[in-house]
Amino acid sequence: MSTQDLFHGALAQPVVMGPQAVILPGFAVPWMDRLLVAVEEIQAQALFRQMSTPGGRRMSVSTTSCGELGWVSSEHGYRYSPVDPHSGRPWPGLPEAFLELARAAASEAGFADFHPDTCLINRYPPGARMGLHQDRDERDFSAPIVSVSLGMTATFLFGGHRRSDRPARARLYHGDVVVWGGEDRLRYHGVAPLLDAPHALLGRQRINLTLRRAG
Ligand SMILES: O=C(O)CCC(=O)C(=O)O
Ligand SMILES: [Mn+2]
Repeated sequence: MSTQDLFHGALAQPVVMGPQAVILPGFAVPWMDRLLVAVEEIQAQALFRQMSTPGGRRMSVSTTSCGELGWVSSEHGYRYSPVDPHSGRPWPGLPEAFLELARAAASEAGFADFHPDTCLINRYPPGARMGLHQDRDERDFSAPIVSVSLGMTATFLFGGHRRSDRPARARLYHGDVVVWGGEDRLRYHGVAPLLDAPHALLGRQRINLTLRRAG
């Protein structure tokens, strides 16, 4: 196993996706060990589950959350909830490593003083995908979104302000961080179906951490 397999592009330059949107290759690497331990601890307390969309379809990703609020989806719609509907308990707290990384990445991308209050954790098995959507369930859109990729490589789709705008495609590797906010905050985005190419550390899965300020 080469270092390249583990941390592709750790030294690469930022990839500009828009005026206020950027991929920071390998930015999460210094936090990696702590991130992986924290994900294990969170999923032991708040299980990954496959939620339904308001359209009644089952999402191909499994999700859980941590923070003061967690994002939940059901036939009734999308919302943020202070409790995990599965257990009836509050979500696990936001780990210090998540907060440090999110603040550092936001600042690197030009967004000072990012204070996330929630992290959605998506787990993608091979074949899972996320259709083009906007993140718009948050109370206001002044804070950026910080999205961390772990495990198998994904193809990120970054579109425009209309669903019909043709998205740019960018590979996201283990340790990459995407930040978008400001005029790019409501850009459509998604993830193409994951190829079955196991990752050296995480095996046949991709884990995405999406940190946001929701409340
Ligand atoms: O998995 C990703 O990279 C994106 C996830 C996402 O856009 C979301 O959960 O809203
Ligand atoms: Mn999203």
